[in-house]
Amino acid sequence: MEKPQRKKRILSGIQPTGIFTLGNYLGAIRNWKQMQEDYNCIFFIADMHAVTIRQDPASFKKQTLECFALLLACGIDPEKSIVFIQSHVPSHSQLTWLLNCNTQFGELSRMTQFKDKSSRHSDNINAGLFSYPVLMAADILIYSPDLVPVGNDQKQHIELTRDIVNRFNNAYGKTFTMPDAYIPKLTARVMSLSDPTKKMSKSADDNLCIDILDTPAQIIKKFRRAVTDSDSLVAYREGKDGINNLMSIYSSITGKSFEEIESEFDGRGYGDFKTAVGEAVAEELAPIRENYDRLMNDRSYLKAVYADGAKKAATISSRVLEKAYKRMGFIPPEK
Ligand code: AQP
Repeated sequence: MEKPQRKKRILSGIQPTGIFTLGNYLGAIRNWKQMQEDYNCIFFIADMHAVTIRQDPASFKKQTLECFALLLACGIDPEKSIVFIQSHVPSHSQLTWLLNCNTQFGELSRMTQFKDKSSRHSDNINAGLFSYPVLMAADILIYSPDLVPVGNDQKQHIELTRDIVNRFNNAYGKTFTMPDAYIPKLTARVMSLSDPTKKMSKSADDNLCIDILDTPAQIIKKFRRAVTDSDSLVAYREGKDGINNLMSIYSSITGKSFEEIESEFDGRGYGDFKTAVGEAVAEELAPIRENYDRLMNDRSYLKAVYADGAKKAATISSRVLEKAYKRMGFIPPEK
């Protein structure tokens, strides 16, 4: 009899830097929900990454719990996946130190996200912001995942992780499994409705950002105000960034192709189209808001879920961590 194939392990995280946006949902979380059927998934709230930018302690604490509840509200199922809060599993920061000592200053200096974030937060260019790709490498390596789903913007970090694996394994013997980036083909990159040349971001100061907890009326109003061009043709063309973004969102939610959308709105102008996109998004997000309200009213359930997730994550990650310490020559603590 043929041996059943082991499901591949996948790992991904999201920062609690604000209520998730439509971008986070269409670009990441909706795919994660789907992946739970075919993979062994590990998902976490990346709270340690979030503090590379100064956070107000009270709102950070509140937001972390809200984001955890949101992940579940979006369909991440603790019966199917391991879901936890990063800082509850100390192996992440412990492995980071070992990897920091095996990463070059020059490599980190070339990371485009560091350059980007340090220019946006020039008053707080801290060492954590510089070395956070190493924390990300530790997040990944500690679980030996087969695949790491990431956006295009994170490809450079996976490359760095692979370089660290080669260096560490060459120096100390095979310790880490080489991870592969997995960039889902159908992932939409959602751009800002007020400036369609920039991506929609939860921490950006953008009054047209779609939070996944916005009410249907708020969502439709924001879409109606979306920046487009002076034309009136609903068509996917170079230079029509605003309309292209709305078409991608609409296509991603309804499954319609660009050609189908073009003929649906032929001769109807931008107003109708914007309302239709807003309505489709509002309908998609409505159940998430209901789930979220229910979960936030059951704090003891949330606590039980993140405690259980952290326990499972600690069991897996401690094996790799112990191996890394041992390979580097540390004396193991007496048990
Ligand atoms: N606009 C977007 N379109 C598609 N995917 C997106 N993601 C983020 N924005 C978009 C995807 O969401 C996942 C989690 O992201 P993150 O929270 O770890 O950090 P981020 O990519 O920096 O997301 P934000 O919302 O822009 O956060 P802030 O404002 O804190 O920097 C990732 O898979 C990402 O690709």
